[in-house]
Amino acid sequence: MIDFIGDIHGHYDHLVALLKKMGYTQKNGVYKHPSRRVIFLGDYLDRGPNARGVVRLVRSMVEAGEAEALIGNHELNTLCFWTPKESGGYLRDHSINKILIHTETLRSYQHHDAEFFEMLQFLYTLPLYIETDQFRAQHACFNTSLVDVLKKENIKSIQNEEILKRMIDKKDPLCAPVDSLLKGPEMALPKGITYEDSEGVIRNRTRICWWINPASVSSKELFLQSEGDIPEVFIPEEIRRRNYYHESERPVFFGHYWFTGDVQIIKPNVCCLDYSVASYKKNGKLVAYRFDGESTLTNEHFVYV
Ligand SMILES: [Mn+2]
Repeated sequence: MIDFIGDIHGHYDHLVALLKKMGYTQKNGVYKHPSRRVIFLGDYLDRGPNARGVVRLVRSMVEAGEAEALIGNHELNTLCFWTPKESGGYLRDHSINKILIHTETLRSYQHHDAEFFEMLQFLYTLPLYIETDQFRAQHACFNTSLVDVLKKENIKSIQNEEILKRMIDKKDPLCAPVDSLLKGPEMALPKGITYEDSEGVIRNRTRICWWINPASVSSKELFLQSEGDIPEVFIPEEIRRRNYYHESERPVFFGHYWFTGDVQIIKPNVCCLDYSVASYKKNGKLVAYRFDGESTLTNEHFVYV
């Protein structure tokens, strides 16, 4: 059966400790379990001190068939940061803020330039989502109708530079599904209302909980609490009418959302595994859910370090 593991962000020591705690042992340099395999939920890079170690470990498990590794928004952003635009510059701009986000990753690859650029090629192969009869998994959000757009074009990973460029082109049909899978839905805040995110950026949009029925909740309930302190605001009709992840759907696993506090399932079929390992201020943890095919998830299946 499957152990899902949330955002690692360069915290190699946490990753090794978590795998050992779950009974994985290293054989010929690869972590293995006699009866289980891992699905990593993305965001291997940035923030923590040893992204290179994390990628080497994850990649060795993937190549040995012991794990699958989803792509996260930090991997997509890294590919964009290093891909030149025809009109000059790069797909992701080199503002000081964005350079700083990628600094820790680069530090871990210092003196390993060739390995760094080879790692970028590996990122192109990582799946955008995994769906079976028993579960769904992606970095941020699963929206069935948007994922159908990718299914129609038979797109499972970024694959190459041409598709990468399509995925970030707001006029291209691939853009909305990838944005949803890797970053999740957001809502524009009313004029004049802003907040500061964890990277010190002033924002006028906020992430919303796509597993909550938006029809009658308050904005405080609908917005991700980890986003920042936002006053109660008016929720527009088009948000109220949004589709959400129904209670009757198969269990869904994801990371991305900087949860804090006690590790617990959100709903019996909704499980976030990002507990902010990169943030000591938030007493961060690296978290796994040990899935045995159950349709009702339970808190007893969590393991963390
Ligand atoms: Mn993350």
